[in-house]
Amino acid sequence: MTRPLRRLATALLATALLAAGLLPGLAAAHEQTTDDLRIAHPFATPTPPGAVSGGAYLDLEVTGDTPAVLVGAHSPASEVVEIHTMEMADGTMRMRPVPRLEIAPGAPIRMRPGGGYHLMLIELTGPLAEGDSFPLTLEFAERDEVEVEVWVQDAATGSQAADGHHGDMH
Ligand SMILES: [Cu+2]
Repeated sequence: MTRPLRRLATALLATALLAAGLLPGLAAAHEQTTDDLRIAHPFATPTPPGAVSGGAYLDLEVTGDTPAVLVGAHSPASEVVEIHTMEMADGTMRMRPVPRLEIAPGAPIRMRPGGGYHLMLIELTGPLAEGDSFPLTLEFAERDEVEVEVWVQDAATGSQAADGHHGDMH
């Protein structure tokens, strides 16, 4: 099968499985869990043609007693991935890179568009189109890397879906 056809077939299969109640919902399946680390609903917002950078968002939670420290990430979607924080300073939103992001037990990090932490995809290798997905590898201090699949979703849809992962969280 050609690539678009295969994609269509996969989409149809997922729809059929959903209709049959065999999948609890794609959103619920969109997370990654290691021994003591839960990474939920990675998504990135679509970019207009010619955009050089984009934002990716995910939720990180440690379920054990040891904090996790995110120190970087990489992806085929962009040349560079930086951990950024965005906050109000003198009446304007400012972004700045942070070298590390600690996820402490009981204090999950929930990245959402519009403020706070995000992953900045710098020098995109192509536009991020709604409905696409791409791999992203998270680098941790003193822990194995974790690869997640990032879905391209608009800010509202992605945020709502991410919030939906937390029925069992605080
Ligand atoms: Cu940024």
